[in-house]
Amino acid sequence: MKFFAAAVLSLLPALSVAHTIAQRVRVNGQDFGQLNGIKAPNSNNPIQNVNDAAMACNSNYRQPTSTQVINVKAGDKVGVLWGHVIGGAQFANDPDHPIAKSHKGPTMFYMAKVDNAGTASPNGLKWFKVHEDGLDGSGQWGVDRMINNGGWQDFTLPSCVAPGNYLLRAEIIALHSASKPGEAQFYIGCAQINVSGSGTKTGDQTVSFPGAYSASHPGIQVSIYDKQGKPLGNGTPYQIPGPQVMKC
Ligand SMILES: *[C@@H]1O[C@H](CO)[C@@H](O)[C@H](O)[C@H]1NC(C)=O
Ligand SMILES: [Cu+2]
Repeated sequence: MKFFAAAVLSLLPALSVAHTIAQRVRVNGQDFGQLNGIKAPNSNNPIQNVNDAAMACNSNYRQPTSTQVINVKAGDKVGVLWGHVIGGAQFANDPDHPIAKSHKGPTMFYMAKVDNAGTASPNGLKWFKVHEDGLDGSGQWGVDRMINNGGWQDFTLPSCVAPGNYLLRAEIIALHSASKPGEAQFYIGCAQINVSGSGTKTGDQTVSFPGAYSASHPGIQVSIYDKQGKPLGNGTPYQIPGPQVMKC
């Protein structure tokens, strides 16, 4: 009986997961509302296998899914909101909302051209990177900036992106356990947007998801802690995985 109680207790920490879900879209500060123009997974668990099909746009979507497509202009400031659970915090003063502070790492945005962003399959697309935010000189990570921003991850949509429908893939890589292979945590959500403007580009350097990342990339299998145990990038510049960010 004593052994049983100890075994149950040892499982408890696993129940209190500190993960996150992308769940809202905003354009130039206008919030389009919960689960509008974005498909969110039922679970806030990360993807840990870089070859998982869910590396494109997550999986196991909460139903019914939104087919809304959000109009944006090339050059607009576009953002996605992360929250511990759908709706935001799990309870008042939830320390794991929008994500646990331990979950340091880069944030990124990719885009892929589709015919209809509201109904497009995320599989087999050609993705180009439009933004990335890694570790800066003061030891702050993209995730720190997202937390300080109340969960919003924003970027300026490059002015040269061609008009049309796109899936906009928001990504966080949490690196707190990533010194061991397969322990980086990928959080992914895809917004559905229709870009207008006079741009002409749909990405010079495109990649596939899955396929773009290898588990042993130095930005994916990496110890981010210095000798004092501070998550400062281990004294070396942090290398964000994936292709170069699009240049106009
Ligand atoms: C995309 O935006 C253009 C320009 O505003 C508009 O003409 C078109 O109808 C929109 N397409 C979709 C699918 O929303
Ligand atoms: Cu977590």
